[in-house]
Amino acid sequence: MGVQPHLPVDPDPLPGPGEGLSPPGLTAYAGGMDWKGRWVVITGASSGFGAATAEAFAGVGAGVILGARRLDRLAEVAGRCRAGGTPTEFHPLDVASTASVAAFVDRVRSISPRVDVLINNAGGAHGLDPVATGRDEDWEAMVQSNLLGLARVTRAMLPLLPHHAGASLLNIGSIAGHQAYEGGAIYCGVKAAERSITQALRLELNGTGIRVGSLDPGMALTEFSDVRFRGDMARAAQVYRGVEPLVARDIAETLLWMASRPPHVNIDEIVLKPTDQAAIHKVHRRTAG
Ligand code: NDP
Ligand code: 8X3
Repeated sequence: MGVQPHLPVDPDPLPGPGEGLSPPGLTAYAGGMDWKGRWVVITGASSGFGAATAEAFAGVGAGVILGARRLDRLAEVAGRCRAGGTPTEFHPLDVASTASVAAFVDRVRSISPRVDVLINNAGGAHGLDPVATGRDEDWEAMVQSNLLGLARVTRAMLPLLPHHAGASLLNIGSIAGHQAYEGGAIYCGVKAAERSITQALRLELNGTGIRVGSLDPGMALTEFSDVRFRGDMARAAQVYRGVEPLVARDIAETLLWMASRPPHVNIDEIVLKPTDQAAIHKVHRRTAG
C-alpha cells in the first residue's frame, strides 16, 4: 500500500473542531448581499461540505436546491434548511449519469429559470491504492463524479446562470489537485483536472459577468475518508488522529463569502488548509509518531 497522506499517530486531547471560539453569524460572510429571492444549486448536498453549504446559504435567506443520490439524507438536510423559513427543494442526482443530470436540471428549471450560484461539490476519493494495484471501479467512480460529473452539471446549468448579475459558478477542488501523493494518483489527477476545467471556464465565460472560482481544501472531517476506505471507520479515523482538521462549516462559510463579493470581484482560487497541515505530507500531530 502507498504512503498515507495523513500519517496516523496517538493524539493528545484536543479541543473539538471549532471549539473555543464562538462562530460569528453567517451574515458576516454574506457582506451586504441580499440573498432573499436568489437560488443556489448544490451538488453532493447529502453530507459534508454540500450539506453545510446548503445550511449556510439557507441561513442568509437564499433558496437552495439540493442534489445527491441518497434521498433520505437530502431530506434531512432540506429539513434543517427549511427550519429557517427559506425555500428549499431537493431532487435525486447522480452526476455520473447524463440522464440523471438532465432530469435534475429540468426540476431546477421548473422551480426557477434563474439560478444565481452553482456549487459543483459532488465527488470524493475511492481507495488509496498505488496505480500498480488500483481497481477499475474506483478509478471510474472518481473520474465520473469529480471530473465528468462536474462538466455535465455545468453544461446543463449554464443556461440558467444570468449574465451581468453577480452569478457564481464555484467548484470544489482539493490540495490533491496541487500536489500528488502516493496512492492518490487518480484522485489527484481528477482534482488537477477540476483546476484546469475551472480555469478554462473562467476564460470561456469572460465577458458574461459570471464569476468562476475553485475552492481547494486540505484535510477536512466529513464522510470523505469513510468513503475512501469503503466504510472502514477505524482506518478513516486514523487520518484525523492528533490533528485539528477543517470542518464542513469552514468550507461553507468560505463559499458563502466567495459568492457574496460584489459583482465586479472574482475569487479565482482559494486554497484552504488546517493550520496543522502545511502540505499534504507535512501535518503537525500532537504526539510523536
Ligand atoms: P462527503 O463524502 O461527506 O460528501 C460527498 C458528497 O458527494 C455526498 O453528498 C455524496 O452524495 C456526493 N456524491 C458523490 N458521488 C456522487 C454522484 N455520483 N452523484 C451525486 N452526488 C455524489 O465528503 P466531502 O463533503 O468531504 O466531499 C465534498 C467534496 O469535497 C468532494 O468533491 C471531495 O473530493 C472534496 N474534498 C474533500 C476534502 C476532505 O478532506 N473532506 C478535501 C478537499 C476536497 P451521495 O453519496 O448521497 O450521492
Ligand atoms: C482531500 C484532501 O489530502 O486527502 O481532497 O487528498 S487529501
